Amino acid sequence: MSTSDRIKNNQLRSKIMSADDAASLIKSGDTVGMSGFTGSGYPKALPQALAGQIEAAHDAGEQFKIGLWTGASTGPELDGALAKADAIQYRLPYNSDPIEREKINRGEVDYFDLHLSHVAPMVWEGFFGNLDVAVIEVTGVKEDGSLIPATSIGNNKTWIDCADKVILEVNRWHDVRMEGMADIYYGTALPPNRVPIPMMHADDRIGQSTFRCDPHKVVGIIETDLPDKNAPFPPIDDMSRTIAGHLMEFLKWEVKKGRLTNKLLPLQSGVGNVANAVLDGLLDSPFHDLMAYTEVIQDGMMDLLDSGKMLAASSTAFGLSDTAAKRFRENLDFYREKIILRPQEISNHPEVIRRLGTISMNGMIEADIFGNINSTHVMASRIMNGIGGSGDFTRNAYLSCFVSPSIAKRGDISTIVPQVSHVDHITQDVMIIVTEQGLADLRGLPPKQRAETIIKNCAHPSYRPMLEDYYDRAKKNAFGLHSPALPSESLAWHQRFIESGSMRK
Ligand code: 0RQ
Repeated sequence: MSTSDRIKNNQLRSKIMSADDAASLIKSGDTVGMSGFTGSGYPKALPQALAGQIEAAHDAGEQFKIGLWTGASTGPELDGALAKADAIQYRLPYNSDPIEREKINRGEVDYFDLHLSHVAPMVWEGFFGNLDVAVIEVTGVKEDGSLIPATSIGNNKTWIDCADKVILEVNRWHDVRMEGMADIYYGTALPPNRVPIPMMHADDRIGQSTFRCDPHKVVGIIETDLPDKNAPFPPIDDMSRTIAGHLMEFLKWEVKKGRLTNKLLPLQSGVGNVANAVLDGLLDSPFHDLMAYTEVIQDGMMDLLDSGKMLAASSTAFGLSDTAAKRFRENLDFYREKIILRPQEISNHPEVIRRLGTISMNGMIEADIFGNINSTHVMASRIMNGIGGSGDFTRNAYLSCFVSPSIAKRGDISTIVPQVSHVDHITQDVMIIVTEQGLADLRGLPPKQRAETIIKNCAHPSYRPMLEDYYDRAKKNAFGLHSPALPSESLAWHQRFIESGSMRK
């Protein structure tokens, strides 16, 4: 294989090898920390080679499984290939791969769904045991052996620091002009030595642009030229536009009341059609000089940066469509000045989120009438993706908002239910719930008023009478009238769906 001009350190250049040779350095039972967050910056050659070797081992009757840690979700060449090969024993902290999801829900893979900001500190603390190998995709290697990050930062710093061995994928597909976009902060410590994170504004730079890496730990380097898998982006639908419209009116109201200015506060937005519709709505709004403090930069944020409505965006990764990814690469010099990519323990840091006072907007599976939110589990037990960063932001935001259509699965499911079948965000953390029916502002409301507001403003008309009937009877017959509930009925909606395919009676 030809030596690469992307690898400027002579000692490391001698470690270039094939993906197959590098994969053979990983043994059954190893815990492997890979780069990758929302389909960007994940290794692409090694996981496929490893999947091939594991399949061959299984065919030969041998046991071969690994523990897999990443930043968040990755692409089909990583999660998809390893899941297909039945290669994963243990997975953290976030998965959205459909094959792996099925295996997790069949009980074949142990999945540890974590707050994304907690992962690195828990690994430093040793809660998850030893990290045997780190596999990190980078844009290049500098003369001093430091690494130029690619399109996601995630937990890479932690994997490189903590792993016994490091394997690098140097991917030529990433533009060399990526150098300077990342801000890698090395000032974190464990209690009792923890100090404040010195960030006062969403666009502050507090670290360095590269990862430190001890060259002696690097056991192999693979050269690749493979694109990130960008999610196809459907056009914004009417439902998402309606939900976004309610949120936009609410933000204008907050400005009118003097609780926000037209600059708003740093925005965190989850991924998906509704989130994109909200960002799109901001394009044509009175708001200006916006900032983002978020974990994924998606198309809508690029549009806001392009238009000048948004001044800067802090994140840990990209989640772009093909067209936005192309635009990003064509105008990298412009975006490098506006975008800061950080380790996820900083992009999602509760202290920083609380200080900056973000406006956080995330999707949900369901909300109950008291404002508890389920982001992760369908019918109590089937994991969808994971909590991701939604908990990091929701508990610490200035305004915590959840957005969703009021029904799912063609109306057989109400996303407003008497009791959520799994709790990710407790009522005390949740301020605003928005569906296409309207918006419930729960700030300052005690439980009974919350219930009345959510049923009236957010429930679908085909489920509202059922919710009113349930709640009326709860107010008469509940064991206590602080949060009136009827335990024998409150989860019967989910049981009915499991048994009959619909929550409707
Ligand atoms: O199913 O895929 O079969 O069509 O869930 O639902 O309405 O398209 O919404 O894409 O925003 O996803 C909570 C999953 C919502 C997501 C969740 C079904 C629905 C559809 C998707 P299909 P929508 P979204 C930042 C913060 C946690 C992580 C997070 C999520 C599918 O937002 O994973 O917030 N959040 N991270 O039909 C059964 C219900 C349902 C339901 C929806 N009540 N019961 N199925 N669905 N409601 C980003 C990151 O962390 C990276």
